[in-house]
Amino acid sequence: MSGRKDPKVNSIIDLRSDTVTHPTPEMRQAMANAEVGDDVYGEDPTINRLEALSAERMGMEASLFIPSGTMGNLAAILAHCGRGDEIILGDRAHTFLYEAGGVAALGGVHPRTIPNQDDGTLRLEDILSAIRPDNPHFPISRLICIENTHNRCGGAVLTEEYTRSVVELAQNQRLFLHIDGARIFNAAVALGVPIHRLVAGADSVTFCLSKGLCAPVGSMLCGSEAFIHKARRARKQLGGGMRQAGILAAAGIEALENMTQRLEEDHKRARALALGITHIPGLTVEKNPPPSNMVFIQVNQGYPQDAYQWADALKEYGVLIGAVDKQRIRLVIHYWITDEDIEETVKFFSRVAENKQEESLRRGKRDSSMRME
Ligand code: TLP
Repeated sequence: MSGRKDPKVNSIIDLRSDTVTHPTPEMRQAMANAEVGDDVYGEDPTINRLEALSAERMGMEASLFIPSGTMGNLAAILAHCGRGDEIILGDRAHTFLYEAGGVAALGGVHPRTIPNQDDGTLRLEDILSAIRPDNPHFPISRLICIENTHNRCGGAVLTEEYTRSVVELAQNQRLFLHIDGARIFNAAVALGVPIHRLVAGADSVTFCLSKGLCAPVGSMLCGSEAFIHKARRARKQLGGGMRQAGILAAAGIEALENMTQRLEEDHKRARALALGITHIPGLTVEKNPPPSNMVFIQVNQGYPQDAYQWADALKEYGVLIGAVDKQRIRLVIHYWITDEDIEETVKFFSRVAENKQEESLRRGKRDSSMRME
């Protein structure tokens, strides 16, 4: 199968993120037909259905529909921690890098970072040595956060065994464990394990409906009944109590029922793209084959064009890519990217590289002829 194109979108190949996905026609249909009610009163039947389905999928008691992954992580942390408590998380964690410092700004929670390994894990010994002794000088260690798949570690997938080892550590140390599982369905598909095994024993997990699963809005926060009761108040404090949002939840149900297993198609295309890019001069694919739906690329030192210039040049050909920094590019595969898009993207990468080579040759000739004069 070569994939599909959203007839409502122009011919741009958008690889900046899987957050750019539009809802499928089936989602739009489900949204149009959704039964709704006031969810702050707990009366939206479609949200109630989505929450029950999500909890069941994760093997947890309860769940909560939240407007975004960022708010889901924050509501979880607010429900687990009080002001002055400390969370232990990776120095490349999304919650640390890209959530506007919400845990500190809004929760008075102190983030303690330890190094993320390239495979997305935190070393157990690093977690252990970050736990504070009971001493009035220190904040109180309360929560460990891990991320699966790990975005900044190249879409790395944390295994069931690794997660279980962190669960055991957390339980022995009487700490809570939260999983930022924005893309945990990608992890489950990559590993070929049922999703609930990747979160077993964790105190909470957030997963996103609006990334690879294509729903337009929303994330789910899952945990025990008591935890979700607290998180519901945190969501309200953050202004995330929604009313007739069953319209959105209907797309979420469609996402959970029909969009999770197909993620393997995105992973396959990510592998094809990585393979194509290996032939482009000046670029090195970081993880080849890529572990999930992201391809991270290093722009080699000394190459005459940095990641931002690659992004500008490719945009001219209708390909949008993410420049993480000067030296690093991220390409994310999702439902609306077809096999043809992958071929086109590789073709345009080659063309940009050729143009660059010709340009530097021309410049070299001009410089040497100027020297001769
Ligand atoms: N990530 C976005 C950007 O914020 C970087 C992306 O394009 O990948 N956890 C993880 C692991 C994420 O990657 C993201 C979004 C979130 C949480 C936040 O989700 P939203 O965007 O729904 O707040």
